[in-house]
Amino acid sequence: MKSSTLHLAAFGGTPEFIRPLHVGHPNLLEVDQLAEDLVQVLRSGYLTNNGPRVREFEQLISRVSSAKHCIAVCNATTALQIAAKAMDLHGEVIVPSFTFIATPHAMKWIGLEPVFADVNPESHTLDPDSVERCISEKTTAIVPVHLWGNVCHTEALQRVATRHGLRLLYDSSHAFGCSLNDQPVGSFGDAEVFSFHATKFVHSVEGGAIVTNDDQLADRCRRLRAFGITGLTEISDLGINGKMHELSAAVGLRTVAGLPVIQKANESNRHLYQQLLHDIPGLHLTHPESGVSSNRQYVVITIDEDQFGLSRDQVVSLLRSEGVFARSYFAPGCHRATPYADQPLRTPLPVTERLLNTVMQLPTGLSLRASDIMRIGKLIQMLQQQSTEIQKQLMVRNGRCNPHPADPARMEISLKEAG
Ligand code: T4K
Repeated sequence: MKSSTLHLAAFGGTPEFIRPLHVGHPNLLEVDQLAEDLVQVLRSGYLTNNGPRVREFEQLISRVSSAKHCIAVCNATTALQIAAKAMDLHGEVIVPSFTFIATPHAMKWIGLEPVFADVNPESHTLDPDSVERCISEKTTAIVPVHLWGNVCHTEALQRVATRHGLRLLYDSSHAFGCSLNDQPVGSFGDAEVFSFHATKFVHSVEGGAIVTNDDQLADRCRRLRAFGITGLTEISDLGINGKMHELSAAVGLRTVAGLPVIQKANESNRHLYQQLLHDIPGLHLTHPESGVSSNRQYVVITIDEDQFGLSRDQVVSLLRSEGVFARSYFAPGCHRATPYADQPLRTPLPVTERLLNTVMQLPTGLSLRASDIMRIGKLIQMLQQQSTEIQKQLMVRNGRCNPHPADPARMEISLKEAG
């Protein structure tokens, strides 16, 4: 346990963790059995194009999400595009700026115009009132995101969509296995899209899925996923190649089967974080809203700089230098990214702006041990308790701290942030 500021790796001490701890380290169970599954797929000679593993995976996803149809896709970004195309969306679509860049990019890439709306301060999901302010005669859809395994205000969003005749396409990349008042994510809106990327709660290395209860929409998504081919010599739609392959589906089947184990690990990790972090001034651990059962895929905290004594960016950098590769998703905000930065905002985003400066994520998942979390908790406690001294050290060092040798981002704190 580090007792002095000078023991911090940022200032030349030894990093607390030599083995880096990541947000998004893949959850993998039964690796030996999984290896056997993969060998079986390879031996079977059927590797892709709607093979048996993909069909089994689709049935499993349908079952867990209570959706009538599931169309497995190579990733969630492509799944969003296929679903949007299948709905014949055009013109403008309303999205949060507080999301991964894939949400607006998927839309922009197929010629739609993302319009950014603000989010709710508690759930971090699209604010229906802000959505209303963004609607124009060109709007054809709302694309809300169930961020961090929270669930959007689905009833209010549905009311807005119905009132204005808009389609509702949920980006549910973070929310597989979640529910709202016992209604599973997967059955809201016109369609929902899951991500099964390696960094997700359950995954297929790369992968995604569209789920819907709409028969016609499902048929069209299936067609569009495979070039628009509908027979040996028949092409009946302008499709793309968005297929999931058999090896991916085999990994997906294993990780989804392990969902209860992963969920339990996430629950107990979060419980431990809660015990360690609950009374630190200026630190707030976010909770799912009432009625939401969350997969707890992300451990999300906010840092109030005035009370904590350090900014969110300083905390992230100091932790990373210790080998705790915390993240500040989704700063600086999609509306500041290329190609949206020059586009005027339709409505102010005050909540988004605040969250972009205060929200951060801590590692969780199967690879984390209770002892790791204890050490992370103690480190964060120490950062807060010694914040005045740390600020002094940062000033002396012109705002710089030593990065962890294994840090892919090699983050350094600027003097401005050390202010
Ligand atoms: N919509 C939303 C709301 C999303 O969050 C995402 C994806 C999408 C749509 C699109 O879904 P996909 O098209 O990807 O299916 C990661 C993921 O790449 C991305 O899928 C995810 N959201 C996003 C929130 O996080 P990065 O840039 O943070 O990835 P990266 O490579 O920095 O990985 C995070 C950390 O995890 C690494 O520092 C190390 C660790 N890691 C990662 C991988 C891939 C490992 O330990 N092993 C690994 O194999 O985007």
